[in-house]
Amino acid sequence: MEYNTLLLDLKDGICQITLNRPEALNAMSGEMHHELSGVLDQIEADDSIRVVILTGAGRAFVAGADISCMADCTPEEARAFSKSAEQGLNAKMTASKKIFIAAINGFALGGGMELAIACDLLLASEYAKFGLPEVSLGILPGAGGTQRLPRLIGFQKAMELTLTGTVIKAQEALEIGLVCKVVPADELLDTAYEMANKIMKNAAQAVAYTKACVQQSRELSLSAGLAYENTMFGLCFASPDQKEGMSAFLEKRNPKFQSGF
Ligand code: CO8
Repeated sequence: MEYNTLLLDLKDGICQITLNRPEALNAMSGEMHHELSGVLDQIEADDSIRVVILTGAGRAFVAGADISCMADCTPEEARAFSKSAEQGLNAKMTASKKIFIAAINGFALGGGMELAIACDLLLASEYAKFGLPEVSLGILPGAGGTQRLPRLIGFQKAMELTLTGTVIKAQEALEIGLVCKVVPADELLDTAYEMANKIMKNAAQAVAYTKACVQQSRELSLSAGLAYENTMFGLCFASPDQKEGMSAFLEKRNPKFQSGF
């Protein structure tokens, strides 16, 4: 299927989505939002896809929501826009069985940074820049930024970034725990694929359950999270992959896991 704002590449269970409006620094227009939301639904329904790599064409990942689409919003329209960005995109990725890797090639600002922090793994090029400059536009980060960022990097740094709107470089993003790795620009996608392939080698269901547990740690109290982990641990033992993984270890051979969930 052809898209106006996205490029898709699907191979060996890994789907690369390239946000493709480089002339507008991949600012999230209504059309891009609509296309991305639809693609996320298709990916969720396709059990052959296990890892998604999200990146941007040109010098930006996503430079935020398209300001020209938002400028004349009424309060009701703004609420609907914020809700659809959060629930139609970001929450879908965190709730998904698939692993989302954001390969951040350049500007990840406003809604673009919110999109990135809803992914499971954030990998940055040396040229990536991060910021939530919404307060400079008279608004606030409305696609999960005020809630996900403190859970990711802690209260103080989240306060600093959201209240000042400061844009930080990749190295600082690494130092504050916003991204897991910074790599040279020309190695960004190779590193993302390397990570994706490592994940693909592991048992699909165990990976999906692990993601669910770690994501739940952002939502739940310690005792509720531990109870959730306990249930998911038990569920792993209903999977043929657990039998295969442990037999393979005991028989000193490589496991042959099922290809899907
Ligand atoms: N919206 C619309 N157009 C944009 C955006 C944007 N967010 N960002 C860049 N563009 C356009 C520019 O208007 C310009 O277009 P043109 O060539 O037609 O004039 C083109 O992209 C290139 O940009 P610049 O010429 O400005 O490039 P520079 O290298 O000089 O500057 C910056 C790059 C610093 C990234 C600059 O473009 C900038 O500050 N952009 C806006 C960043 C921003 O404020 N983002 C936050 C937007 S608000 C938001 O995301 C709220 C989210 C709320 C929830 C909804 C989520 C989907």
